[in-house]
Amino acid sequence: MTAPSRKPATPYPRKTAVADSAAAERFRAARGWLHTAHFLTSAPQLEHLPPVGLPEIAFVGRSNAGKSTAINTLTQQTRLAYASKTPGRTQHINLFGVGRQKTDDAVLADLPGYGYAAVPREAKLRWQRVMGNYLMTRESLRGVVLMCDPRHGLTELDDILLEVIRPRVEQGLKFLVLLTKADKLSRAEGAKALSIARLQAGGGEVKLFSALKQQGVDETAELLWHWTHPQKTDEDASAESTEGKERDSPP
Ligand SMILES: Nc1nc2c(ncn2[C@@H]2O[C@H](COP(=O)(O)OP(=O)(O)OP(=O)(O)O)[C@@H](O)[C@H]2O)c(=O)[nH]1
Ligand SMILES: [Mg+2]
Repeated sequence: MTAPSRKPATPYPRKTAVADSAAAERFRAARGWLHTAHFLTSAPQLEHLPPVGLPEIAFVGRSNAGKSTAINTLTQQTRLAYASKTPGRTQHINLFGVGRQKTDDAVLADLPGYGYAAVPREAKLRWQRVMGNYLMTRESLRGVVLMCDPRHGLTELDDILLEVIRPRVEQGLKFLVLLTKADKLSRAEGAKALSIARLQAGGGEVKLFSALKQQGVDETAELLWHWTHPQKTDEDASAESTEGKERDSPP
């Protein structure tokens, strides 16, 4: 008599489970790396911004889009960047260093938002000049994350920004549109916002993101790691994160 065939122990096909655990390990490594973020410096003007020389990723977008909150969420810190209900909270370019074993290997830049109606015209123009200069001339700029509240869509000022960085994107500058506050959208609205933004971003990468629901956080963290470590593989990220743990953990 033959033994009755047993059900597989796991409801998933094995390959899927292995792929999931590999992805979970990559996400964990990328988030561990971002968690090392710490304040470096703050500058009201481009001239005051020190040339750090490490690959830099700028978070840009309209006031109140959620830039500072995204930095705090990605780094799993509560008050690294100043977030607030009041638009216009971030008024300087703030730089944060990131790197394991106290050696920075990348920089995150939180930029003031644009498009806030209550800002006086002079201040608006001054800021547009500072940001335009930053985006066009910052040599170490490796990537730009454009944060956009999908309930407003990409605005005229976002389009101008896309035009400003287009030549650099053509030369290899990385670029991602994050559709923020995705928790406020239904699934159907999210899918629609994604396809509209993809068209507007000219084929660039677009993701839904929610700090509240931790949506898109893992994938964005992994992408930022790759942008700033183009020569390294996923295995390097995991090995570095294990090494860091072994060295940093108490005996
Ligand atoms: N529901 C929801 N609210 C969010 C999310 N991200 C940010 N917010 C809220 O949006 C508001 C603005 O967030 P900030 O991170 O300060 O926005 P900012 O883009 O840095 O704004 P500026 O510094 O003025 O340019 C705050 O009240 C946040 O709590 C999110 O994912 N979901
Ligand atoms: Mg801010």
